[in-house]
Amino acid sequence: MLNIALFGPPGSGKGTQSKKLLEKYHLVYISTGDILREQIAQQTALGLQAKQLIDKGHLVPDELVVKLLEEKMDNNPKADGFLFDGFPRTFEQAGILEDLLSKRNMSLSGMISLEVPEKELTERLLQRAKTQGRSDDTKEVIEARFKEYASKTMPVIDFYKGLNKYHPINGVGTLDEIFARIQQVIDNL
Ligand code: B4P
Repeated sequence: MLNIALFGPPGSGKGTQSKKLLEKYHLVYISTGDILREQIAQQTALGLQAKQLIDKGHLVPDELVVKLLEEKMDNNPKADGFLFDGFPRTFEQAGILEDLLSKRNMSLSGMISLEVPEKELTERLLQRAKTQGRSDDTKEVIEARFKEYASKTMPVIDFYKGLNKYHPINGVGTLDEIFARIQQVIDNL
């Protein structure tokens, strides 16, 4: 069984590469960013709370995200494996994911980290802003997201280094080049 966490800073291509991974591997896709945006679109209480934070570039509290993630896992009891996009995003979430998987007799096969310089990330996100108009893709909010990433999300790398599950990938290049690098890691897991 293959369980992959796709990791990286905002705009590193997690969502983009996830689509390619799903075409090739039969995994259940869990993107916490997408799930939160769905909650916002449906104007649920949780969505309204999440929107206030996302629009400022902040992370959503662990307990809210974990509740949504667990629901999605429970709705797919026969999954052959999961692709986690954008989760875990804090050291605590990484520990929680280990527990959630082990309760279901599973474990994470590897954490694949897309590494992209900040200048390129900013350019990508500002470019996306022109086409998709996401409320968190403004220059000010992007800067706040990078700060949040450095302080709260980067420690996740140490968590997986400690488990020998951290696999850094050069996230600069064409979509196919990056996908080939990811596949190489998966083939060696
Ligand atoms: P996410 O939806 O996960 O969004 P992201 O980090 O901005 O994007 P991603 O890395 O997927 O980039 P993409 O492929 O789209 O999170 C949004 C927010 O939700 C977070 O800021 C947070 O507030 C909240 N949240 C989510 N999960 C959470 C959690 N676990 N805990 C707490 N809060 C959570 O690529 C970006 C752009 O680059 C696209 O336009 C794409 O076309 C382009 N691109 C991709 N690859 C490229 C390449 N190789 N070359 C050039 N351009 C490329």
